[in-house]
Amino acid sequence: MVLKKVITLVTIFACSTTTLVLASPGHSDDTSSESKPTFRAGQPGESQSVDRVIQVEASDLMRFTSENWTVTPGDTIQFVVSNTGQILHEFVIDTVKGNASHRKTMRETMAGDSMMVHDDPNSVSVLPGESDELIWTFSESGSFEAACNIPGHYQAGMRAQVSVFNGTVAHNP
Ligand SMILES: [Cu+2]
Repeated sequence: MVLKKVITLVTIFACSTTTLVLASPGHSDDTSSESKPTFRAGQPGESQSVDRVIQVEASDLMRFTSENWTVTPGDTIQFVVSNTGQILHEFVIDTVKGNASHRKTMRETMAGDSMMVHDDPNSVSVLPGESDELIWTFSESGSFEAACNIPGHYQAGMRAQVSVFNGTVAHNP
């Protein structure tokens, strides 16, 4: 009698396992595919397709030098960001609105007494005395912004406009 009971249980288990296996292929509602981040200012670029290198100095004067850049849609820019100051700076490419949202997140995180730096593909955080690079492809026309969103820095002027547009404009460096 005991033996028969065991066999019955095994059979039930086997059946339910089969059901689960058969059911799983139809259930593709498990995340993936669309979770890739998208950016309004373009997308991360590849080093082999860099069209232009822009040297950027981030200093404790709360400035990026130089201040504004003009880019043609489709161009891949290698920003080489050198921090010549004594404190941490970051360089984030986004829309004005996007950067405002980064700052909000940063303020909230820092209120919790933990130092937070961005680790997104559209940003680099550069330690004092060091330099880092950000390769970015600007895919669409528009007005974008490079910003340091560390509290107080943007407000003090640590931002630069990136104008992306088609057409030739007399441009004196
Ligand atoms: Cu800064």
